[in-house]
Amino acid sequence: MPGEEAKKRIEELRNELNYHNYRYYVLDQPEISDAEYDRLYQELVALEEKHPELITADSPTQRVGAAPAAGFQSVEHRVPLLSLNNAFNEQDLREFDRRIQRLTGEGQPEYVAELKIDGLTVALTYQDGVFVQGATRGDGIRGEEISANIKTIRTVPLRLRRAPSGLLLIRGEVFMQKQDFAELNQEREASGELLFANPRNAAAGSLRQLDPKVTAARRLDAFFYDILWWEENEREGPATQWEALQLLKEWGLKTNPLSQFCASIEEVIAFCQQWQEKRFTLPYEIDGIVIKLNSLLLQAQTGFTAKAPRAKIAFKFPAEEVETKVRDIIISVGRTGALTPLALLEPVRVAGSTVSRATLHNEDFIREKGIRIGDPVLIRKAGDVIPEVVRVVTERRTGKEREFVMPESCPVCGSSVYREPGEAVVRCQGSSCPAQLRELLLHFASREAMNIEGLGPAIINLLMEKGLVSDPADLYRLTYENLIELERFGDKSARNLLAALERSKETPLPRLLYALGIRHVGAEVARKLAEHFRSLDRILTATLEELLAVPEVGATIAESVQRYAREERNRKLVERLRAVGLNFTLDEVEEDRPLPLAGETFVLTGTLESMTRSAAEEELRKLGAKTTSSVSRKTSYLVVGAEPGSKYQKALDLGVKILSEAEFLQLLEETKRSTD
Ligand code: 1X8
Repeated sequence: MPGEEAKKRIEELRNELNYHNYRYYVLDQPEISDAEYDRLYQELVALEEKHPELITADSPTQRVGAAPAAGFQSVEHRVPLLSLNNAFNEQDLREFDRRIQRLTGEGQPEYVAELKIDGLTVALTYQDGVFVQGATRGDGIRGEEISANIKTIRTVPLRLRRAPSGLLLIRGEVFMQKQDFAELNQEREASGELLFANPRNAAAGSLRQLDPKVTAARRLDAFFYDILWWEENEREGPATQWEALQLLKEWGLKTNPLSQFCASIEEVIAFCQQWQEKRFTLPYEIDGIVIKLNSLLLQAQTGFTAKAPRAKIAFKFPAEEVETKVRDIIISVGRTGALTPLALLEPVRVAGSTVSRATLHNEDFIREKGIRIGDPVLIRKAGDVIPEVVRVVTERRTGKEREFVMPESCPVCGSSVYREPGEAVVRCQGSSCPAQLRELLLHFASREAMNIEGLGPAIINLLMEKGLVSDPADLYRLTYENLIELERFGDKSARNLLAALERSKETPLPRLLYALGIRHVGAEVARKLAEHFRSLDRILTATLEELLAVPEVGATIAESVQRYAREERNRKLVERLRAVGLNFTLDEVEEDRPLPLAGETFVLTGTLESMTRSAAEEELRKLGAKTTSSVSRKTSYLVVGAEPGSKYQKALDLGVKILSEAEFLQLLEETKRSTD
């Protein structure tokens, strides 16, 4: 076929394929069979092979063209991708409506109610109707450029119909259908791969693949719902959200057919109630309803609060509740000696993960809820919090359930327990209860306190078992010889722990004070006290009046500090810590702020170009981050150098955030700048 003719046919085929894609994916009304579609597609492939100079990036054959990338580029969004304020009940929705009426002064507002998809927000950019970029939401300001992966999603048109001219930014949600998620996990189980916890994680793991071929093999789907920005908006833009949705659909972007126009807040409330009950019948997961003021002009006029537009709100469904059984009730002993009852449950899946324990808080809670061992119970898990028991399903009791009685002695050390009048908590009175000591040591070593890296629960157990440590000061008397004899230690780990202990001696006073674990003295209160008195001795000898003079210190805190200071055992500990050379005073210059990366865990993999791995680890440690050698759900970031190992795939699977070396350096830079 001569060049001109080929060019014409290629264009025809592309138009036809785009049209059938639209019929199939957006309208859900295919006109031709898969086989016919495939014939057209193959014809295009053959022609493009003969005339590679005619291949364009928006050709239907180019969905999976790109080679694997080394990492994702960070991109700044032209328009911030904001989050939403939440409504949890009817009353919140009515308040939202009243607020809108007050702000607009226009009487009865119209709304659009849309399903809130539990997926990943993305921003698509089109230039004169041609797809040019896809990015993740990131923090709303900067996201990651994932164009090659986005292009593999069949619901994303590479070329828009009736091509809107100029630059156009669209917001949407990428997700995986429940059925596709289940099948993906079955395949992964069969091949011994790690399973995804829920469809959302599966979608995230699939979108963040460096190799677009992997993304292409996952069945991802998408809905689009907002025109974030359009160059031609002034002339041709929609006046309402409802029109915007129609326009998106005409352009060939898949919109959710279940969106509803609502003439009043009553209709919105009815829509929310309806979907709260029916949501499990959908083929994909939703976690609420998004309500938007229909008029885009009024949306613009009502503006924004700190992070969210005033004209929209997310109605969040109540946390999922599931039934399980209390197998047993056990007691855990905390740092302050508090005996906390925990329910051991028959494992159940709820809100995307498996749950096998729930806190029961204290004996009053158990009595109020009437919880017995063996009871069928409803449990609830909202977000990432510890699951809790909602109620006993009394109608399903068998009669074999047993009452739980709070022990009269500490299950760990056998000392008597005591419940202060007016308090719900029962405490162990033992002055050397190992459970309390263990919790105190854990707290002392934690990142927000002395930040002693490598001193976790397993090592603390070991040190206690061997009788090497019976209070925090003993940690500083550990020697290389002590450690190397223990089964878990080698030369390197022993040296590392000693170095971490040495470093921790420099910990500023506010964190040392917090590390002591005085009841009611959290990190924030500790900072206030330290900055006010500027020396540990002054704090521990202050009168009640002096303590009460500190802003935000009330009677509870002041009395607790005094009680701590009076206790002989605590005085001895403080003296022993002084002898070790810890930082008992706060210098004028040395204002302590919380370390900027405290609480974050980093894993490094592959070779970094700009620094050695140990230098990178040291940098992170200085900023309060922890570094570990293996990726888990608790990992905050995986830093990927050249030739990354298996950690990389694991991080992708778990949806752990991945940083290229450049992004990592930028993060270090920005973090350091923020603390200057
Ligand atoms: C988040 C989502 C929105 C919509 C659907 N799913 C989401 N996850 C929608 O507007 N239809 S809006 C939104 C947000 O603004 N954070």
